[in-house]
Amino acid sequence: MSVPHLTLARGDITKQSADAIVNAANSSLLGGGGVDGAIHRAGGPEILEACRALRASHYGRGLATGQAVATTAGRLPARWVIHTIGPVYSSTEDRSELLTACHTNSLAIADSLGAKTVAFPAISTGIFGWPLDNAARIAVAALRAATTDVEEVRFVLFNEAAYQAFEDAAQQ
Ligand code: AR6
Repeated sequence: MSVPHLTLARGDITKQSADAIVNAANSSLLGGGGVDGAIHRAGGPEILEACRALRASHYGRGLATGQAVATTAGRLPARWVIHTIGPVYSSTEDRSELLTACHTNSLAIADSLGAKTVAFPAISTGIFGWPLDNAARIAVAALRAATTDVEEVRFVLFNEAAYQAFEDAAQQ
């Protein structure tokens, strides 16, 4: 057990070869827009089938914000998709602990699967509205504080602004 090595990449997380990729999902687990839509489109119907089965067996009322759960990655290059529910940003309430929890719980699931490389998108920074710089600092701090058998955590950033925010956070 040690601290994972943090790396940054630009591009589409569905193209990453990693043992597991993390999905910024919603509590329904039934897909959506943004990176969630991209993962389901590229991974194919097997992922949705697995999500439906999880809902039926465990999460009839939905998966809570901050929690994480794994499914097959269908036809993606990864072996597993770890679905986590980021918090919607609020300017009046501090929800940073929930964003931290998304990262630590996803990493714990990766550990339980035996994944050694895990790719994360910038959770909550799209449709859920979290300011990039702040989200990047929370994500980096959460993963730096973790002890895990995961060897590499790779942030996969979809645009230059996100890449810059994570690069700045990683340098602090
Ligand atoms: N690869 C990597 N990053 C991506 C990709 C991709 N293919 N596509 C978008 N991003 P978002 P959220 C970036 O909105 O804010 C969904 O409807 C994007 O630029 O995907 O957590 C879910 O079902 C942004 O930086 O997720 C939920 O309802 C980051 O991924 C809701 O959106 C996250 O943006 C979750 O919102």
